[in-house]
Amino acid sequence: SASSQSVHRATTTAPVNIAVIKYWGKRDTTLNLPTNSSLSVTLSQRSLRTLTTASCSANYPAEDTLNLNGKPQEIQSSKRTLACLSNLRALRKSLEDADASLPKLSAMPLRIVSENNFPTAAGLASSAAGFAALVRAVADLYSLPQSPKELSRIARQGSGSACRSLMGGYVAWRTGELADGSDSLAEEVAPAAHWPEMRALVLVVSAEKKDVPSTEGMQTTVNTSELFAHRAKTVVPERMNAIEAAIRDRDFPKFAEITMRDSNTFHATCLDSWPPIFYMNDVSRAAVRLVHDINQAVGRTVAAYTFDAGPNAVIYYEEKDEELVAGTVKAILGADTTGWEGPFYEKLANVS
Ligand code: 2P0
Repeated sequence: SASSQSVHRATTTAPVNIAVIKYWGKRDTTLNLPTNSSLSVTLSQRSLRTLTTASCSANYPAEDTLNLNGKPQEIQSSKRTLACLSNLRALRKSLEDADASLPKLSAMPLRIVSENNFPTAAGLASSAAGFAALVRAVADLYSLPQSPKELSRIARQGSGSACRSLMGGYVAWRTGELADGSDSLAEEVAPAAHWPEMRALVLVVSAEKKDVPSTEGMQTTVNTSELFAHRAKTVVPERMNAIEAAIRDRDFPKFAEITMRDSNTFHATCLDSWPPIFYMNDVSRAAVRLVHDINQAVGRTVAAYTFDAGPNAVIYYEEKDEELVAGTVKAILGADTTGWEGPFYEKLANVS
């Protein structure tokens, strides 16, 4: 038939999300089920995003392929990518089984081409945007009717944090309780329009690949840190409630304090791991001190830092404090001669 000869194609982008309550630790390493809920802010795709095209054709060579930033990837050895693709294929297959007039896309090899506009694996949530874009692109290619929340179950299996990049605004990933992970899903807590003044300043202090990959680092923490269980069981549930209330009330000082404290607690569990894991460096710590200095000098909390599994900082603030926060941070850290290894660049992002 004509459709079996042709190439079917869908292109999409997915945004980066930056957690304010951090995901760190799995209770199931195959399904990527977390030990604690997390909450993130989705950044504008004008700043950081993954662009992905998924296509399929009966004429393609038999194996699915994935190309990332111009380099072919070994997907046959990537259980996570294979899990995402087989879940998506099964959903397409059930559509085809129900409607014989649909082209049999599920039987065709897939070709996925993906590109980040920012450094990969430098602690800038590249796997989050990457797997979210992969899932969205293939779901579009297959015309799947599933909601973003339902697709988050699939993206989660690619990379935990990816489930939060299928939605905009303020997004919670609930741990869920079921062993099969069917209730471990992301959901929008508030749309970007609820708090449109929110801004993020992304400070790239190093675009190097991080020392300890997240997947490995969090397992070391789960297995060796005594602080970890306390954070997961007691600290995070309280903070999830508190930050959701802060978002609801658009209470920036509250939002900021919880964000900074949770970043610090996460990095404390890394330091408490054995052997200890260091993601922040001297430059990161200079950014921490500067944010506290700015807040103290202004006499109210106008800025909040957060750090992921790498030294780069993200600083949240409100648009009215742009000059005060972004201006000061760029002037002081951008001119720093003691700690920077470069490249130093910054991106201003709206929530979107
Ligand atoms: C987060 N991070 O909530 C936390 C904060 C890093 C620090 O999610 O093993 O790449 O693929 O599920 O999602 C990084 O972990 O880990 C991460 P996997 P992922 O954003």
